[in-house]
This record gives sequence, structure tokens and C-alpha cells, in this order.
Amino acid sequence: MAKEYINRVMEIIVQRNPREYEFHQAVKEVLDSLEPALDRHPCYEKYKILERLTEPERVIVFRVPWVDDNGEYRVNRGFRVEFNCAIGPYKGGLRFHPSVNLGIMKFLGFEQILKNALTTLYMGGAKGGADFDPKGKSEREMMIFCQSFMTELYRHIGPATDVPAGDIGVGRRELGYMFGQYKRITNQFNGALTGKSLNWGGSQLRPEATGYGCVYFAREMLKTRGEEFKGKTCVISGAGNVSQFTAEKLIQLGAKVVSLSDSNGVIHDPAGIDAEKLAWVMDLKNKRRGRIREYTEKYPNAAYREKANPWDIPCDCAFPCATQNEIEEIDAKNLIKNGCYLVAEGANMPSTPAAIRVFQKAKILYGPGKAANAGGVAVSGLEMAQNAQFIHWSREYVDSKLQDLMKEIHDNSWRRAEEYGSVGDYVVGANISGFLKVADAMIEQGLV
Ligand code: NDP
Ligand code: 2IT
Repeated sequence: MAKEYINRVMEIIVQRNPREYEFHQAVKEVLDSLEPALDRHPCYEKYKILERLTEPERVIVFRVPWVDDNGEYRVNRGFRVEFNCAIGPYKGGLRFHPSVNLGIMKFLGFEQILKNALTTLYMGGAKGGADFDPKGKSEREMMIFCQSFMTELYRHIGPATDVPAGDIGVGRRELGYMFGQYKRITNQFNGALTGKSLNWGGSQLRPEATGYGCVYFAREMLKTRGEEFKGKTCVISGAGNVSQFTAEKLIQLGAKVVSLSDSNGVIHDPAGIDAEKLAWVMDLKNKRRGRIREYTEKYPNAAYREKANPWDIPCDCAFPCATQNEIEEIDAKNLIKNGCYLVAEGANMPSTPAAIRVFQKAKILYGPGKAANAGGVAVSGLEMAQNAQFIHWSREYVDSKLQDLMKEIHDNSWRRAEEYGSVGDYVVGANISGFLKVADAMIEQGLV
């Protein structure tokens, strides 16, 4: 019964959203895992919940004009997908990357609905961004692009409406320029953006939250086997915000981090990237905006491989923290063959469906992104709470809240998987948990 409903909806989605491949992929992964829940609760079909949940409430596409340093006029495309506000104001990051298109925005917005539901806080799902490439741009170009982007976006957002934050290519610097422009146009100093600087309304630990949260989630997964991180060899992909703070927390917990990467290649440091080396990487990436290959100039005992990824490096635990579909089936098989038995996704949808099947079949500890990387948006939720009250919580307090939230997300996902007959399958547990919360809210609020 439910299978038929899922297949029917999936067919319509592919037909109505042509060429949005990442969106199809994200929806299919979720709908397939919902089968036992839909079988048990046929009312969701009656209320057409799948059809409603997969249709964004609002999609905004806009022109972003700006002038480069040569005086040339340039045009990019901006997006904001306000997907679902059943359980709170729209909430989700902004991505600046040349690959950004509507299908990618919709996959990310859809994932965000269920992720935000898992955090236990009151946030709906959204995503936005632009097909703009920050690489090689001057300080002035970054500022005027962010200002132009916000000159349209401002009218769609607000602390009780839609609250954007960072994602790939958007960090504190970009959020600063965007907040400045938002304030100038609206004459409002409020919590319409999260990930702000500490001096003007940002939360402690927001930059660290996704990476730290991912490691806290992975720590809970290890606990189910009576293990801890001390002495474990870990590989990480990416070298941006999420990768850096995943590395930092793993090092603090006594693990050995042996890789980082970017879209050009991967570095492998068999001796381990310790706190000092990581501080050097943070300076390279965040201040000098360099490339990860430069690591081997500073630390010649490490190796750099061009156009390669970390998934063939022997490890106990893997943390994909760069981008979608970065682990393919062959990579998943390599990981398992070389002894990896924990994968925690800092990135959104980094594993292809075939790779996920490899992990599930091997029964390793596999933490899907919408559970494992929910710490970032969870601390964004805490930033919203602080902004609403004009108060500021300490680093220790936010960290203890983050640890509690990640444990709760883990335990809820674990219990839900058990309840629906898939013990240890966090995909089933996370998807069903998030879905039930949002679906019930939609039914209670009527046909809107
Ligand atoms: P950053 O921009 O800080 O870093 C992104 C990193 O990923 C860079 O090293 C970048 O390399 C690499 N990367 C990006 N695109 C590609 C690509 N197409 N192929 C290979 N490598 C790529 O972004 P974040 O760290 O914030 O985000 C990383 C992931 O985490 C994304 O999937 C994001 O959606 C997810 N995420 C982020 C959250 C946050 O709070 N920031 C919260 C939850 C999830 P290069 O420099 O070569 O582009
Ligand atoms: O994918 C994500 O969860 C984010 N980029 C963070 C979103 C947020 O609103 O903090």
C-alpha cells in the first residue's frame, strides 16, 4: 500500500521537477525509508502529506547584479527556497558556489525540513544562495556582491519569517556584509540572520557547532559499541568550516586525524594533524584563503594527491565534510575494505544512494547528514533564542546545550529505528522521526 503511494509520488516529482537530480535523490532517499511509517499510519496518504511536503511553499529566484574590480558589469542568479514552515520560521543556510542551481537549492531545503525537526527546536526548512564563485574575489567584490544579494533578499526574511545563515562559501565575513545591508535597508537590528559575529548578536560556538556536533553525534554512535575516540584513526574531507572544527574536536578527544582535502586534491599526514598543524591550516584557509596542497610545503612528511579524495586511506572513522555525492559506491567499498566502521556526515548528502547501501549492508555505524550535522542549525536556533531576548549565553552553556541536543538527536533516531523494525539504522530513524513531527504539525494546522 505505502510502497505504491511512494512510487506514485516519486514519479510525479521526477516529472514535475525535470533535471533536478539532487532534489530527486534527496526525496527518494527519504520517501523510501518512510514506508513502515506510512504503512502504520495510512492517514498521511489521505492528507496528501507526501505531495505537500515535497512541494516548496515558496521559491524566490532573483537577479544579483554587481560590478567587478575591472569595472565590468556582472550578473548572478540568487535563490531562496522557503520549503516548509509547519514547525517554525523558515531556517537554513546560504550557499555561494558556481554549481548552485534550483535542484541543489531544493535538495538542501528539503533536507533542512527534517534536520530542523530533529533538533527539537522550532524551525522550518529553507535554503538559498547564488551561483557566484567566491574564489579569487577581492574583499571589495565580496562586499558588494553580498550587498547586492541582500538588496533583494531582505524583503523575504526576518526573525519570525525566514532566518538565513552560512553554508559553502558563506561564513562570518559574508554574513557581516549581508547583515550590514539588511540593517541599512530595513532600519532593524534583529535576528534575521544567524552565524553573526560575537560583538553584534552572534552566538558563542556557532562557527564550531556543525563540526563539534558531528563528532558529538559520532561519539554517541561509538558508545553503542562501548567504544570511544581515543586512538582512532580518522579521515576528513574538505578543509572549510565543518572540516576544521570536526578535526579540532576529534583531536581534543584523542583521535588521530590524517587527512583534509579541497576540490583540487587531498593531503595525507600519517603522523596526524595535531592542534598546531590545524591552527596553521585554519590560518591558511580562513585568513590567507590558500589551497590545501600548501600543507605539504609546510609539513613535507605529508603527501598531496591531486584530483583524489581521502576514501582510500585506511581508517577507523570517516567524516565527509565537503559536499554532496563525494562518496560513491567504489569509495564506500574502499572504506569498508580498509577497516572503516563509522561514517558521520558533516556535509549534506555526501554519500550517493549506492554508497549508503554499501554502509547499510556492512552494518557499520552510519550517521546520515540530517542527523549528524544538525548541530550547526541547532546552535543557530540557540542564537535566535538569545537574539529574541537580547541576551548572550556563555561558551560553556552553549557547548553543554549542543552536547545534550546531539545526544537527543542520536537517541531519538536510535529509538525510532528500533520502533520501526530497523535496529541501528539511523537513516530510517532520523527520517521517520523528522517526518512524523512535521507531518503531524501540517495536519493539525489544516490545509495551508
Ligand atoms: P566551506 O565553504 O567552509 O568549505 C567547503 C569545503 O568543501 C572546502 O574545502 C571546499 O573546497 C570543499 N568543496 C566544496 N564544494 C566542493 C566540490 N564540489 N567538490 C569538492 N570539494 C568541495 O563550507 P562548509 O564547511 O560550511 O560546508 C561543508 C559542507 O557542510 C556542505 O555540504 C554544507 O552544506 C554542510 N553543512 C554546513 C553547515 C554549516 O554550518 N556551515 C551546517 C550543516 C552542513 P574548495 O575550497 O576547493 O571549494
Ligand atoms: O546545512 C545546514 O544545516 C546549514 N548550512 C546551517 C543552517 C543554519 O541555519 O544554521
